[in-house]
Amino acid sequence: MAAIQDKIVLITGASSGIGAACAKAFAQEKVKLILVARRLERLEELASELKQATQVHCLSLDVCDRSSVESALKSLPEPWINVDILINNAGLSRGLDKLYEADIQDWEEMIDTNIKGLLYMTRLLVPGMVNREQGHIINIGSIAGHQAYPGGSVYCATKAAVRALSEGLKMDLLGTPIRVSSIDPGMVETEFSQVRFHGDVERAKKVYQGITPLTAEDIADIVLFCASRPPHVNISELVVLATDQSSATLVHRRSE
Ligand code: NDP
Ligand code: 8X3
Repeated sequence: MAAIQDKIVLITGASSGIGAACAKAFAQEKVKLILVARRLERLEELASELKQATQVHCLSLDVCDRSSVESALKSLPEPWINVDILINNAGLSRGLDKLYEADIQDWEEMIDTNIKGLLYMTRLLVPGMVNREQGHIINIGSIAGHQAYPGGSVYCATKAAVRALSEGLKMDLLGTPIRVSSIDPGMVETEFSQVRFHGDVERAKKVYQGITPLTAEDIADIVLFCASRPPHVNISELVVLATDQSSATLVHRRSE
C-alpha cells in the first residue's frame, strides 16, 4: 500500500452513502478531507465524528451550479488548495419511468449532476494536478454505464457518459503522472433509491428485498484500495457487483 497520509482528498456527495463511507475510510489514513455536498449540517455532523482522526474542511455546494463551484474552489483556504485526489461521487437517479413518459425535470437533474457537476469539478481541479505533477481522479460510475435497463435510460446514459469521460480524460492525461479511475458498482443500499423514488421509503426498500446488496463501506474499501496503489499502478475501471447480482437486470432474490 502506498502512503496517502497528508494528501488532500476532495469527496463530492460526502453527506450520505458511498461518499460518507469514503470519508470515514480515508480519515483512517490521515488524509486531509474536503467534504462537499448541499446539506451542510450532514457534512458538519460527519466532520465532527472524523475530527479526532484527521483535518476536515466542509464545503456546502451544489455541483450543478457552475459559478458556485468556481468561486468555492477558487476561494478554498490556502492549506486546502492543492487537491491531490478528487473523488467525483455526487450523483443521483430520479424516477424509473419509460423514456417516452418520464418527467423531463428528472432528466435535467440527472444530467446536470452526474455529467455536468462531475465535469465542473474536474475542469477546475485537474489543471493544478497537472502543474504539480501529482493527482488522481476517481469517478464513481455504475453498472448502469455498461448496460441499460428498463426505465433507467437517462440515468444509464449519464453513467455511460461518466465512463466515456473517464476514458477520454485518461487519454488526455497520458504522459503525465495523473491517474484516472472509474469504480462502477451495481446495487449498493444507500439513500440512492429513496432519492430515485422521490422519498418513497417503502418502494426504495423493495429494491433490496431478498438480496444482500453491496454496502457503501464495500465501495469505500475499493476506492481506498484504488487510491493507495503505488504511483505506477492505475486501477482503470472496476465493475463491482453483489454476489446476488449478475448484470444490471439479473438479480437473485430469496423469498423471506
Ligand atoms: P446517496 O443518495 O446516499 O448519496 C448521494 C450523494 O450525492 C449525497 O451526499 C448528496 O448530497 C450528493 N449530491 C447529489 N446531488 C448533488 C449536488 N447537486 N451537489 C452536491 N452533492 C450532491 O447515494 P449513493 O451514495 O448511492 O450515490 C453515490 C454515487 O454512487 C452516485 O454517483 C450514484 O450514481 C453512484 N452509484 C450508486 C449505486 C447504488 O446502487 N447506490 C450504484 C452505482 C453507482 P446532498 O443531497 O447533501 O447534496
Ligand atoms: C446504481 C445502480 O443498478 O440502480 O447505479 O443502476 S442501478
